[in-house]
Amino acid sequence: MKPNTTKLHKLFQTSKNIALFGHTSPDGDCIGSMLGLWKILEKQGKRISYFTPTIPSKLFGFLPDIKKIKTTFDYKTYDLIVFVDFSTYDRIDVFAKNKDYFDKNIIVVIDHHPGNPPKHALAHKDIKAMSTSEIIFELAQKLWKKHLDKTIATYFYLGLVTDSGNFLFDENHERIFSNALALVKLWADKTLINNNIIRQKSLNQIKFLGILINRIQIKGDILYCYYEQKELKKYNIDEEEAWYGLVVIQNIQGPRLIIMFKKLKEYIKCSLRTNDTIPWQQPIDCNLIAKQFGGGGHPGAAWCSFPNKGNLTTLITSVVTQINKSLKK
Ligand SMILES: [Mn+2]
Repeated sequence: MKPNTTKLHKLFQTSKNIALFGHTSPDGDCIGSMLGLWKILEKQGKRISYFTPTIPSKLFGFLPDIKKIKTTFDYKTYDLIVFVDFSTYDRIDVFAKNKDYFDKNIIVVIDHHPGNPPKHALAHKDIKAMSTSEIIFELAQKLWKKHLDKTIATYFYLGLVTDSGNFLFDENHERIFSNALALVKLWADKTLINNNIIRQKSLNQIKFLGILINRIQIKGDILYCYYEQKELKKYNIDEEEAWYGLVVIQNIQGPRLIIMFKKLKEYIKCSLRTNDTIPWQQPIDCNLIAKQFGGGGHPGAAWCSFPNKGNLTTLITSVVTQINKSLKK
């Protein structure tokens, strides 16, 4: 999809009252994109409200403007509605129940995920970008350069860091590093992001990691682990904080596939990661494995889910056995 920057610029210029939307369980890129774009637009005298269907994780509590994100939408009149870091209505969860409202409004989509935005939306999409923050920053350098400042740069830097796993997963090195450099030159607070997002973890996060580590099992090519959503309450951590477990576990040497099972109320969610670092070995495609169970994703990371029926251990054993079999083929 070729971005139409002139049209986009005009649309932003002529809109006074703007609603910015992020996706459900907003991640660092979603939040960085929202807050960065918000500040750029606010500097131009726009009235901006911003919404995500679920509360941002405690992990982002250190960001000064995070509390302004609302989790209920008023369906009032806005000149423009902007979706960042997602393209389809299902990513705004409950807000999309009133689909007619969004169908009737002018929508801009800024995103790097595959998937088709609503037909009437003006889409500024680039699926080769590592993050949406990167797309908005590149756009801002063209359209709103004079408004860029340290805070905005820090928000975009947050998006670059989180979606790239702190520059681990980037493919287009030149693009992400030149954007990171440009942001650092704008005094993006790299230390703030590193300390709060990469380095420091709460004691409860580490305690929970301990639980997960004790549950690790290895069968064939697969290392797997599980937790139940209700356990998070006991440790006073949220989903995003618990995610750290998978970040650590996926780096364990040896197994070619890492699976985290998560028992929710109605579903068992399953996150798959590859750990294929041996060059002569045929890499595992997580997407293909997830597809066997009706899920999907990327070659390196994918997900699928199962209805929460019967015994969790039985389900895990049967899924692991089935995948091991398919890996041998
Ligand atoms: Mn993203």
